[in-house]
Amino acid sequence: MINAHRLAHHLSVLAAIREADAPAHGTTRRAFTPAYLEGRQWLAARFAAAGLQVSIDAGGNLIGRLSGSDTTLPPIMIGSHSDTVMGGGSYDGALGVLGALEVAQTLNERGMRLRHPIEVVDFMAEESTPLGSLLGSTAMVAGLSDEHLARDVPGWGTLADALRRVGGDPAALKTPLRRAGDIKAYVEIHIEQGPRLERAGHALGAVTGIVGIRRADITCIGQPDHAGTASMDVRRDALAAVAQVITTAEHAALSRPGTVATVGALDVSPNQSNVIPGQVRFTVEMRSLDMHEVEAIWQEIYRAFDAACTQRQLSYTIHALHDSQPVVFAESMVATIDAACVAASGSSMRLPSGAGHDGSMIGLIAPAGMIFVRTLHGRSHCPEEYSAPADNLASVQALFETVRALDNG
Ligand code: HGY
Ligand code: MN
Ligand code: MN
Repeated sequence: MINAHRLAHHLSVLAAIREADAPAHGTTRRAFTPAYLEGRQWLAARFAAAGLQVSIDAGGNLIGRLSGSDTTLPPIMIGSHSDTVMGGGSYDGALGVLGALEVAQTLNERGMRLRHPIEVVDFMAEESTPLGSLLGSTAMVAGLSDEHLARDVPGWGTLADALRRVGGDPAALKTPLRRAGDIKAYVEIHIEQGPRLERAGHALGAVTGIVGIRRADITCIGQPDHAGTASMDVRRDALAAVAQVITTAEHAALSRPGTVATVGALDVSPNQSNVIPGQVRFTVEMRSLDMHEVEAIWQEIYRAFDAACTQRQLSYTIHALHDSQPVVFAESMVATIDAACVAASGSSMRLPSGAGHDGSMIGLIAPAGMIFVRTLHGRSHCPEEYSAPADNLASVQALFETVRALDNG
């Protein structure tokens, strides 16, 4: 019933919409960039061609709505995100948005009118940006604070301006856009971005929950100096202190099974071979299903970093970039998705998500669930990211069955 050719074609067209001056390989379509806006225009046209009513809410979320037979019922929401990381793949987010579009388009083409409305959503800025992450889904369920909207990052502008660029309305975000009861349920297709389904021989899996994530943006300030004439005892080397963070983060997570910690972005100034690094701006993030473990890792990192800065007479600033709690999906939703995955692909397994997703925000006000798709060698956030057409098709069939089961209550 699902149009496999159209799904594959849409995936390849969207994957080709990328930032002109980005890394040669992979797909780069970061939130707020012109390429992102181009991708959204293309998506909006596909939503309209599928017979959906298209809108962009104040949080910058692109929404295609298919009405239901009972106008008193809240929508079943399906979707994901169309923004990518730098040098990313073609499936992270895109498969969820285009798979959801395929479900709605198939319902419409076959004249199948569900009781509940269906909303296909491309959540704005799911990926980590200097202005934050999960921004569209956070705006939807919690609004965005004036302090956050005023955050101003060189090259990105303020979050308020960036929101306006994507059709959002910062002034309307003082309160949540949706509240408990406004959404019947949320289901997202997403590539697993890990090796478990592949190792177990399953095409699809039912996600049991999403890790909690804490991410900080830190600037360490020392003093640039001549690398040849400044003796080791007088240096105020900012990068030497940040090196302590990188090794402490790795050690702290290695000693705690089920946790991860990463220094992913690092900007050295002046970044020249014969100059002592005077300033370093970097990010550090920690993840676990148990936030006590995240807190313990953060304490270890902070103690080591603070001591390294004191020793070198350095100063620092720390800004919270992201802080989301772990989410455990309701057993009834996991069971529904599990059954739909078996019906669509012959087998299934249950597994948690080590990646963050918009479902961790929408899950705060509505029953949420996710369908994971086998990922080649578990690789993601890289050009090698891949999920096979047959698995992608099965995931959309599973979403179709899940939506119908939810519609029947
Ligand atoms: O970072 C993540 O886990 C997701 O890809 N945004
Ligand atoms: Mn991602
Ligand atoms: Mn994603």
